[in-house]
Amino acid sequence: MDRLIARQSPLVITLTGMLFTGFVLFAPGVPAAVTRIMPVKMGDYRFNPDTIRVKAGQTVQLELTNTDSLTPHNFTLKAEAAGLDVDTDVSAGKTEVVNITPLAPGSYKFYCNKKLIFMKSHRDRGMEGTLIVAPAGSE
Ligand SMILES: [Cu+2]
Repeated sequence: MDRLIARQSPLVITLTGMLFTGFVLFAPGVPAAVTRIMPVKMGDYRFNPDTIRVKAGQTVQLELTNTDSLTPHNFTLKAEAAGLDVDTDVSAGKTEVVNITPLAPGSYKFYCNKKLIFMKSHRDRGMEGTLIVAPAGSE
């Protein structure tokens, strides 16, 4: 065993160290970059809150909780200009966590993309909200 370790080149040891560091940096939980945690409830074809305010460049962790007992929901937020591309399903009774870092100020719609055949989409039933991104450094 000692001989095996001694034979490892410094490169291998360095790579192993880097892998381990990467694992710690990207471990589940709250990454250092997250400045705020924002719980968002999804249920009854509504987001609550349906208006989310952040600052450009700020990383916010959305805690998406589906409060319905049967209906699956979804959080979709596509805004190329702000570097946002989220499409996350949340099963009934479950919570999913998504980190967003909007890069450009503006107002962006998010919604649930679920729809049963022959039924109105969840979005048409009112499952939509607005992400308002203020300029970086604003109060
Ligand atoms: Cu929905």
